Amino acid sequence: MIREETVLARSFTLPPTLDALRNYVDGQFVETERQFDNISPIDGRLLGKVHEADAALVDRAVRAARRALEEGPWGRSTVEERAAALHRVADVIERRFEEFLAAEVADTGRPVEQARKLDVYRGIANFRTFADLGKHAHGEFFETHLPDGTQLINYTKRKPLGVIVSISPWNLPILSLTWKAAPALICGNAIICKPSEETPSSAVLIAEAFHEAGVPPGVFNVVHGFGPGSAGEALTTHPGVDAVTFTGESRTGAAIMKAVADGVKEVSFELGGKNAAIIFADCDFEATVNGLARALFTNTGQVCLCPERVFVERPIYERFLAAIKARAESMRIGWPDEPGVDMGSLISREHRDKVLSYFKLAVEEGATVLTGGGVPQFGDARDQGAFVQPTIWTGLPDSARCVREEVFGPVCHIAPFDSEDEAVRRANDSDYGLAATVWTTNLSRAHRVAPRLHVGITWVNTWFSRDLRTPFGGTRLSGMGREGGRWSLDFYSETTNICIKV
Ligand code: NAD
Ligand code: 6OH
Repeated sequence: MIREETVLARSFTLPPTLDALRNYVDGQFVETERQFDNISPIDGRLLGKVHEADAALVDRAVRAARRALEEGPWGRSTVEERAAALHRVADVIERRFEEFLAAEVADTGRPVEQARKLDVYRGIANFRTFADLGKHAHGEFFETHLPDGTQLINYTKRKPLGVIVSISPWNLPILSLTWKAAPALICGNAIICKPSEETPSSAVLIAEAFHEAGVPPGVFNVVHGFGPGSAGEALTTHPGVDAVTFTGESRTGAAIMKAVADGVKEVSFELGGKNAAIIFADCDFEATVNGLARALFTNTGQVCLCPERVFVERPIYERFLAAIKARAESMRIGWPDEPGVDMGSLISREHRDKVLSYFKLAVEEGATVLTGGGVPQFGDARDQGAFVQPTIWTGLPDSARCVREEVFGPVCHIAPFDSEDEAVRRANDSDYGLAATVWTTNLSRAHRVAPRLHVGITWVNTWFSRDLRTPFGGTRLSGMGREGGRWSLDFYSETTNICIKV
């Protein structure tokens, strides 16, 4: 009983202002008649209600965004003014850091210390980085001499695209939303953000930060809701929207592509992954076991970049299996603020059903379950949450569904390989192409293998660490286009060439 009370006292709650989450449109927090539940993935509690935006509210947001560009001060602002505004937003997040942390943890169930170092930190970094990068965006200049003696000068000018829609997923809510909003705004656009229905809280805090930072009405808007038949569909089909930036599942990307086709809108897609890790016998063994465990289980495996297909060179295969199994079994699963906790819940019971269906399928497909494959039992409120065990399979062919389809949980399949060429070929044998990791101490091998992998990013001897100035995105089903640094500035700008006869 004492234990239960102690544990319950640790349960994470939202700051009280977030128990009825409103939309933020045209500088106002807006309630709607229709509401949906925000459920804790930690213990199944009702965290609060969310006001769902209908097509009329989405229309209001699009019109407000257009007005902000055409009539408000934002449309006439300098990049220095916009950069100052984004830094002010970052200042507010920094000052209210603990509230952002509580909101993100309550919605996602992830360990507080991970959210502190990753999510809230990256939200601030996204605003500050793009505020500074935007000031250094430059165009091109060409002098032209034609045979008849005509001389031309050409220079390119970046202009805002207009009204941007951002649709983001639940796995890294603050990170994903700000990764799109910051570059869109520094380029002079207005934006309407739809966070995932699973993680609506931090978006409201971000709206509060914009409000507090004095960013003009209509420049930054938040609408809540789902995809089809809800705010997502209303946004992607609205004729007043100029571009859609989307992060989420590949099949949702395909649906959005169809929705925007008639309007020939620009899109940027960061989609799913089934990422490979290639572990060579010459790797630093301990560092690789630790690095791979981090890559597999961070955020309960719910990062698009997590490896789910691991290839280990045969001489160290059995030793590696034993070590990673021990590492998985030592993972501490629990409350977000439990000291030493490594892994939280999945995002929802619904997503857990999907992950558990793959646990079942793997067995049907003939996998050996090296570890995990089930649900941990706590004997307290967490049994109402969405927890699963870290899970490792072996023995499946590369053609198995569990080796080809994205599970999006703390799970991977491990297979042995015998040569560099074989490892590259099997790693590339995927419908996806987001990220890969290569683990080796042989520098030449790293340089040989990394460029042969058909992915948007390859990490060598690390995972997830990013410089925000570098390009980010995927090939094949993993996405379209690149964001990050100047690639974001390119996507969120319309480039005009001005040609002058001298
Ligand atoms: P999801 O595609 O189900 O939902 C993402 C967002 O799209 C949500 O806001 C949702 O409401 C909205 N949506 C759904 N259907 C829509 C429709 N028809 N029209 C408009 N909007 C719609 O994805 P998820 O389950 O929230 O996130 C997990 C997925 O995201 C995984 O596949 C993961 O790999 C991927 N992801 C990719 C990256 C990347 O950078 N490549 C980053 C994070 C997550
Ligand atoms: C997907 O789950 C991870 C996305 C990461 C980024 O968008 C990033 O900028 O690191």
